[in-house]
Amino acid sequence: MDARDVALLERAVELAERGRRHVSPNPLVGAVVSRDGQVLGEGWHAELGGPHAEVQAIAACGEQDLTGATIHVSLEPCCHQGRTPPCTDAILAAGLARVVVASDDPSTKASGRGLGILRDEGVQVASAPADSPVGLRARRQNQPFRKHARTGLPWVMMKTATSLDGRLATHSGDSRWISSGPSRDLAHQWRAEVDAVVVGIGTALADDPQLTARVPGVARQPRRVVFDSEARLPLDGRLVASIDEAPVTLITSRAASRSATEALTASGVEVVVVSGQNEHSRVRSALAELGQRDVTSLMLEGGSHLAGAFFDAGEIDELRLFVAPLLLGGRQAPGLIGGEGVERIADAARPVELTRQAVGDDLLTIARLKEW
Ligand code: AOF
Ligand code: ZN
Repeated sequence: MDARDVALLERAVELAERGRRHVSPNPLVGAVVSRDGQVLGEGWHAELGGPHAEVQAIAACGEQDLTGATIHVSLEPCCHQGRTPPCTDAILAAGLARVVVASDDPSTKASGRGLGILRDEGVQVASAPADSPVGLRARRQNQPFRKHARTGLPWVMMKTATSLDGRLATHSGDSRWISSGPSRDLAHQWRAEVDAVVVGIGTALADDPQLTARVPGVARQPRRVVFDSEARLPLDGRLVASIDEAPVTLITSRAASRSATEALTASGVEVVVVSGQNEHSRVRSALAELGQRDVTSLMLEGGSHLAGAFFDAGEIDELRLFVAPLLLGGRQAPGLIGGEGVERIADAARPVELTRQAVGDDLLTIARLKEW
């Protein structure tokens, strides 16, 4: 790998971004076909069920003879017949002599098999080192896909807004609005990028939220998920009223009354009963249920109680926190994360990466807690 390879891999990662909002549960993938550093064609995975990045990049080269050319891909090429044929076949058919990838594909049907097949066929294969900047960038781009492929669970991003003194709401429960308009716009964009938006029943009852992404360019609305062990979600609330805009899933328990769950089902709500010894094992079961429904990413929006259960389960992968310039005080005012919490400072969850930026009047901190 030389500097030219790195530059072409960077380009592939950049092209992959164009698929965001369109390809889940598939990964974002970009590819560049070149010869002697000269780009012949570029491609990206643009929609679920559509051609993969490699096939698009090869097609973009038109009638040119690609024998002996190189392809740079942000993810290792697949070798399975899925919604589309294997990319390894397309690469071999085009006569490409060299394949350079920025990241591995951790799914069981991949995990190096595509690269192995290519090598066996005499193609030169190279991978960016896992700790190189472009390798890291490529993996970070696909955290939801990677976690889902490795664990079957969705990647969890917790989004929240607090006052300077760390409160989510006043002691009376008023929380509208703590963060500034630009912060709320950004949060709507994030809703458009995840497969599901999740709240606890406390938040659903207090705010009667719609949980849809209200920004331009939404390819698909996220599934709305409510953790509601007693099935108290009101039939006349805004979530049920907007069921034609996006599905609603209720995560409940055997404690819920039959008549309540039946009425919700009749209104179009999908009711999922999970069990478990304690709150965090129920969180994991719920995540597994969502993962089976191809939810690879979710945005956890509140409140403190549900965030606590996710935190105690070790299932918060990233925190995006807006801190707004106001103070609320109050012993009863809820903080960010409830639950049991950790015992000692030494047990604290610490980010693998931390970024901070101003958004409107607020300070946005993004803390990535896990690396998949
Ligand atoms: C690639 N290039 O552009 C993508 C890949 O259902 P399919 O046929 O679209 O296959 C999806 C799987 O293929 C997905 O789970 C991942 O392992 C891989 N995605 N591979 O070579 C691509 N999108
Ligand atoms: Zn493929």
